[in-house]
Amino acid sequence: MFDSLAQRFSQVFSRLRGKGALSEAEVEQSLREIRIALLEADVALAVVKDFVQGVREKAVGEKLIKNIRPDQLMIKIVHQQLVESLSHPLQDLNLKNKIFLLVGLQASGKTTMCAKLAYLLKEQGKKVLLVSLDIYRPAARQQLEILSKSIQVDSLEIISDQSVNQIIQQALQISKNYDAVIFDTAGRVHLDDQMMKELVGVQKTIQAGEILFVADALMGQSAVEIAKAFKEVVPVSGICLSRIDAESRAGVALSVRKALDLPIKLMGVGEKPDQVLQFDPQRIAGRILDQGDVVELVEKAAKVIDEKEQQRQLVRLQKGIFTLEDLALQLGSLNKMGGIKSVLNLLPGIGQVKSQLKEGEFDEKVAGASFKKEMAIISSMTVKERRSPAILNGSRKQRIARGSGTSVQAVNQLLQKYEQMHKMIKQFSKMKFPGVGPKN
Ligand SMILES: Nc1nc2c(ncn2[C@@H]2O[C@H](COP(=O)(O)OP(=O)(O)OP(=O)(O)O)[C@@H](O)[C@H]2O)c(=O)[nH]1
Ligand SMILES: [Mg+2]
Repeated sequence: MFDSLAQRFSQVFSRLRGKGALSEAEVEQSLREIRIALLEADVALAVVKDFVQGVREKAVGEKLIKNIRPDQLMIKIVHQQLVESLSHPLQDLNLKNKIFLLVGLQASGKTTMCAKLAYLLKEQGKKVLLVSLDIYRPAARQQLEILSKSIQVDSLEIISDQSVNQIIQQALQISKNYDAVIFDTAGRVHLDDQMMKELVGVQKTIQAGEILFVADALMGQSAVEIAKAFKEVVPVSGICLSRIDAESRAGVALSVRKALDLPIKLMGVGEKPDQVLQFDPQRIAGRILDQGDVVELVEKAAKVIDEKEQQRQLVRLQKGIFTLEDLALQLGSLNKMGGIKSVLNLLPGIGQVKSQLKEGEFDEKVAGASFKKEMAIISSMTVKERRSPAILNGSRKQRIARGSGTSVQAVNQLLQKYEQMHKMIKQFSKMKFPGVGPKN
């Protein structure tokens, strides 16, 4: 599965291996190679363009990380881009109204996918009922029944000569006994009106919460057009890819996910009901790149850089140096980390002083809520003003208020907050810090 794309990517990375740094020229060369690799993997052109652009932006923003080679850095970036490209906010199966409807062309793997979905849900402890609405192909309903027996899941009793509607009514009557009811539908060789009309009617009656379009991975990009046609008549909510075991290129996964703006929910990796994967972008990206340990290594190294920056800040704080630039930095991390107290926690031996802080002296919630406003005010100042806030007179404050779309009052409030923090930091700096106190 996805082997050929994995191979192409590894060629891109190995070319970078001997290089000293990830220069602009190296990045561009790698992007060209990534582009070709994706096109060869049958990824749709528009999707390729987005992907390459995403990698470019990430490469530009990437900090140099000591001891990390350019090829390793590129692996991390491509991995991140793959995860982003494959992810969708509605990734998880929606069990809310428990009704599932599987649709798609003939022989795309619908019936098998119904059994696979049932198998997965059963594994998660759900009680599942399988229902075939395929009254057209002889023995189609029996095919689902046999599959259901093989995974020990209930299927609706087959009564001959029933209409689609009769089967639905029979199923809905007993649906309350189940956590999930999965409807299999008949396929057609080509899209035809009759079939689409029937689908609309079925959905009107069953009101499925998940309508899954099953695409044969070997169809490649043509799956996109067919899925679009289905999406026009019923609210398709996700994609299932069958025969991924036979597809080495991976293009279809990237293309359908992006071009249809739908999540991929399941992948069939063999004929048997248990040969199925619930789609996890992180895991799939890992499989495509097969470089999990490198990604982890780079992420760890990047974290160390952040820690070094924190350490640098700490030393400044201990010296009592605190400008509006520092405040901006602190506000940023406060916003992420949740409050002044968590920053104070970084200072060894501070516990005792911290407990003396009056409650409410620093309102953490307000700090979070007004974060954007405060950042806007600071960024409307000149560098000189940020470093020496004392020079902020009335006219400067007015200019800053205008520039940040706030008021002079808001500027004053921020300055007050700054003064308060500065005072406290100066106070702390006079204390003795065990171990890591200022060296000079
Ligand atoms: N290798 C492999 N074969 C699969 C997979 N999924 C389905 N098949 C095979 O593909 C063939 C068609 O699968 P079905 O599930 O019957 O397809 P269908 O869409 O229900 O077909 P119709 O009901 O005739 O439209 C069967 O022989 C399956 O065993 C898969 O993930 N991998
Ligand atoms: Mg079928």
